[in-house]
Amino acid sequence: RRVVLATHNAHKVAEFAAIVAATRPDLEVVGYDGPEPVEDGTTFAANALIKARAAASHTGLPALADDSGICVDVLGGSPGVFSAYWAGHRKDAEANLALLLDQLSDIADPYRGACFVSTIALVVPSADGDEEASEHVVEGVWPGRVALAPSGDGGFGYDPVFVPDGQEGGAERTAAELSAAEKNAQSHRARAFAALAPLLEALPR
Ligand code: ITT
Repeated sequence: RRVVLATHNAHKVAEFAAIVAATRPDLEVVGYDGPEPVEDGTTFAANALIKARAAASHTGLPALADDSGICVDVLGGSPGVFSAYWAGHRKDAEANLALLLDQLSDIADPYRGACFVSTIALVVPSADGDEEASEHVVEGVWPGRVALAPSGDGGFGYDPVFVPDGQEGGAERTAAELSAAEKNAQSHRARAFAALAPLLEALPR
């Protein structure tokens, strides 16, 4: 089965490729280099659907898109859908996480709860193009908290300031201190992908 992955984020492509290789080696994931639609939704699901619909209609293939971000409890779920642009209009990961740390500077350790969310949309065009495409949305959540300072150089985005819950031996590594394999075994993106499994199973061969 071939599916197109509608993202321009090279880190997402790499993580997705590793997750697919580990769990669904039968699936051939191809990149998307068509036009990028305006992501003006206010929810992860809306934005994931916007991206997947654009790729499905451009390629005629089943399309997957991830919309994701970090949601901080004490900020009422922000940055959320604005994670990529939190510090302005450029996708500047350093500035984004510096701003987040600054916003939490008065918040003590036990109150820095947060989670990463990955929402994946799957849009399957109808076989003859006559009927409506079928659309599905799944979500994966990775609970943790925001570190007091950045640490580690793996991963991307907010990984250096995100400490996932439930680490072995009470360790407090950030997601950027995990190996790629460790991150991909437990991340929000891996959890969303696991929820996709039955839907991918149902794709026509
Ligand atoms: P596409 O829309 O092309 O897929 P994007 O980076 O613009 O790429 P989003 O709009 O979904 O994607 O923004 C997601 C942002 O959330 C991303 O830029 C990071 O700042 C953050 N984020 C998402 N997943 C993350 C992860 O696994 N680790 C660290 N930060 C992550």
